[in-house]
Amino acid sequence: MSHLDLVIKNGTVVTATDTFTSDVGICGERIVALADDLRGKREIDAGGRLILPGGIDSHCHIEQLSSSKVVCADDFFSGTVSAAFGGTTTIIPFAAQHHGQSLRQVVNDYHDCAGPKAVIDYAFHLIITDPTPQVMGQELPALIRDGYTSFKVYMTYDNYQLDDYQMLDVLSLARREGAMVMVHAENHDMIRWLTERLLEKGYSAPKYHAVSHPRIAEGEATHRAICLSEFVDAPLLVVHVSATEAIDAIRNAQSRGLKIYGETCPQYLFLTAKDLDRPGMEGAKYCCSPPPRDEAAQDSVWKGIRSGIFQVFSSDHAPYRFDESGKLAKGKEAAFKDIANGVPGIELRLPLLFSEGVNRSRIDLNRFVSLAATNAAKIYGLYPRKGTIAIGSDADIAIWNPDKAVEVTYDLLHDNVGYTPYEGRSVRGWPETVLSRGRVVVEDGALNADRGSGVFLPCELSEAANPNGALSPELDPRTNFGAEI
Ligand code: DUC
Ligand code: ZN
Ligand code: ZN
Repeated sequence: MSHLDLVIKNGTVVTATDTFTSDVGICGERIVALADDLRGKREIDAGGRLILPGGIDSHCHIEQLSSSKVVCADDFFSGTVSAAFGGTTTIIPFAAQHHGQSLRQVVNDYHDCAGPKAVIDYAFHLIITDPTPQVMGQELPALIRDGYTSFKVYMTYDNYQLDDYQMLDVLSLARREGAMVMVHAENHDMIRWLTERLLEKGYSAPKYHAVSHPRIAEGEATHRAICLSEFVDAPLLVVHVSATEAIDAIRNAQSRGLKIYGETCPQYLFLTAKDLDRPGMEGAKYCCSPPPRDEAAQDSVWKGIRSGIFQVFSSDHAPYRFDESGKLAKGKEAAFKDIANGVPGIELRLPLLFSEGVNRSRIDLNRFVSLAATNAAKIYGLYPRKGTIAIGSDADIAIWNPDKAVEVTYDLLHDNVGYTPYEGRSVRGWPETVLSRGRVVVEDGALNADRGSGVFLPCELSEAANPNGALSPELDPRTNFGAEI
């Protein structure tokens, strides 16, 4: 009798660096063998299929209260089920502090939400909105040691925004402790100034959300955040980058050897500002910040993906229903500034990138794996437990049919949002079978995982967040400079 619990046979294994044919042998929760002709107690035939590391969605909002106190539609059950069906086996959502809250208490609260419900593994980034002496002096250093090694700060939103002085405090603390800062970079006063003038003239429809968040506001704040991080020699990751201005600032910093990383998301490749101009309030479904731009911006984002300026491709799943519990919490005809910010995408993140990236030859399979999983694992301190297929790694695997054609419709999805911004799109390539720590959690279109079977993953300090550490070539954008794009 074989000692292997499960063997995936006849497939092509793809990692961030290699593509090879091999069986994958799993014992318990781990990958223990990569070899030909393995036998196991259970065998899955992956002939004609790709065996990829399960995706890591390192930016999503689950059971979070927004800055204006609107609740996400997905809890840790529906959010993780939806992620799993989309080929993702680890999520890193946010434990979000609101003013006056103890960060430790916030983290405990999110654990109470996630522990009994998650069906795949999870870590947490922190959101820091109130960097009091207690938070900065006591709570944050202790939390970093407990495995919360990354945190997001905002340069905009009345209730979330840090000023430059506070940003410097957070960045220098991160530098000292070896943690990673993620930044939402938009110029708050530009947005506020424009918003007031648009509303004065009666321009309140959803499409003016895009007008009120101009590209230059993103570009300026991105440049400023990079200057602040360079000033204190701290690495920085700019999240949800949407357009050329911000990309140029990141590329410039990377070309000077700074540890500045970039993340982009499906909405900046597959949606445009025209989507916010759909009839009636339909456009509210597409309101997110930064907003989707135009086709030229989409091309710039693709170029950034191909040339390695972006290390991370996350969903920024911010699930708000199209009703008074979510998008329309401030009324059926709410002005654009009162529409909950964010779009869903946790399940379609990888099928969309596979279809438009790999199957249209914009990126190769190895870059797909880097963007889908490996780079996030490395940047946020989960590698090599997560993000690759290697002996000793957790058996988190998505078996993809690279040719499966799917017409996207909301009924296929498993989130609790009630619509998808990608309704009607045709995609080719789909994750058919998904394993989380050796358990087959998705198979033949069905879920086989208990509530609460996902576990919390404490994150290590990563090489990416260490200002002096060597960087692996996949994470170093300079590796790609000069490449044909
Ligand atoms: N920032 C996010 O990261 N997600 C949704 C809205 C926002 O402003
Ligand atoms: Zn943000
Ligand atoms: Zn987000």
